[in-house]
Amino acid sequence: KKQIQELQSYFSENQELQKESPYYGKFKGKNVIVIQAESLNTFPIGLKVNGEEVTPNLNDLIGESHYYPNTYLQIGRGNTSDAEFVSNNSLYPMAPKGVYNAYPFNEYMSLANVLKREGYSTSATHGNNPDFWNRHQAYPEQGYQTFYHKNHPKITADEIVGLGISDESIFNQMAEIYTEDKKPFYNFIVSLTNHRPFVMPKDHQYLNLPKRFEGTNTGHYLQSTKYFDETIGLFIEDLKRKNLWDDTIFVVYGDHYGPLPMDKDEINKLIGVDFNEKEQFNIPLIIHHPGQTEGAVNEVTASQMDIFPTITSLLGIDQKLIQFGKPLDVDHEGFAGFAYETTRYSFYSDSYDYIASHDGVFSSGKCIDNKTKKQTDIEACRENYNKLYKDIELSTMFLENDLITKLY
Ligand code: GP9
Repeated sequence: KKQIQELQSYFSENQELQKESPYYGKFKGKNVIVIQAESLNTFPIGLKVNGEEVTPNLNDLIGESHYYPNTYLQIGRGNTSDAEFVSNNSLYPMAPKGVYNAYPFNEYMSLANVLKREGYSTSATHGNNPDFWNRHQAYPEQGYQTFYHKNHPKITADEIVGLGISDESIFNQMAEIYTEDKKPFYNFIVSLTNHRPFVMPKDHQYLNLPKRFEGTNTGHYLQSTKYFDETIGLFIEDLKRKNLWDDTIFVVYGDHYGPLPMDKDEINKLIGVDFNEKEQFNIPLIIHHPGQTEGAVNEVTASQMDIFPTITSLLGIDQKLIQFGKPLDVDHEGFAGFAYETTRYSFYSDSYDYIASHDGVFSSGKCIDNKTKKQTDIEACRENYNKLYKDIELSTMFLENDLITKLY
């Protein structure tokens, strides 16, 4: 009983923090559209090749949104599906085969479930088969009332590019569906076209790349990222035309890295970016508030599990929740902790980064002072390490015993 009380106060403390945000409850009852952008890293954002912007539309969106450039992925074995899970549940993805495969039928306190209780209509969209990553089984407990996939009667597979229906077509179709949706709505879109191997059909290559990019993975990736950017631009225009833009919190973030570590040298040679591990894990997070016209860059260290608490803070949700992440618009020590086997217990934070060693012993890891960028006394990392260790244990216990909705 004491343990339960301790846990309850641990999570309610975290939630009380949301009320300290200057935006707490400011967008109560607004629609929410979240785009989880396939393979979108941070490095193409703002990048110019031969004077041409790779992501002009995302750059424009950032210019009038809250932008968190120091956000990091937190995927586990479930890759894209774990990114979805972490951002919508603010839990660590502790499952050997990915959470959607291992625990699809648990009860979750996800963003969609929370919003359903607030009277929202909820849906998820993915332009491939419903059983990919076991979404058809996982989505009902994630709280999505409707799952728009390739075979859904309201969806037309009119343009297939790469892994499924093209992003342009999916965005188009969803904008039309929103006009009929019961308001307010929450729609979660998993984009798909910017997927490995990133080779776009000729007529979808919009970037004028110099000859030296021809046939390279980097060239393909930039071309494919440019395509995603183009479709986001069209989507936003469409939402404005349909008078939805000013009534909607619009979120875009990357699910996981695009290029692989083996592309590191080529990326460096072609665009001068050092694609080290921190750069690989770096994904953009953009949150546009309804009516916002001026951009604000927040440098705090953030992770995918901060997305859910940041959104519930904007919406002023006062339900009892379990969230391991933090609301990003509140002053706090920014933190991104990792649970994937090869990086488990490593973390990045505003002050220190900790790189765990493979033997799992705390003192064999490396603690880096972010002010000097140099290795420092391991003890400086102990407090954050202990917290991460405890949070990962808790997340695992909640998942394995289906306890997430049972704490309160
Ligand atoms: C497949 C798509 C991509 O459903 O979401 O998944 P990934 O291969 O990136 O994990």
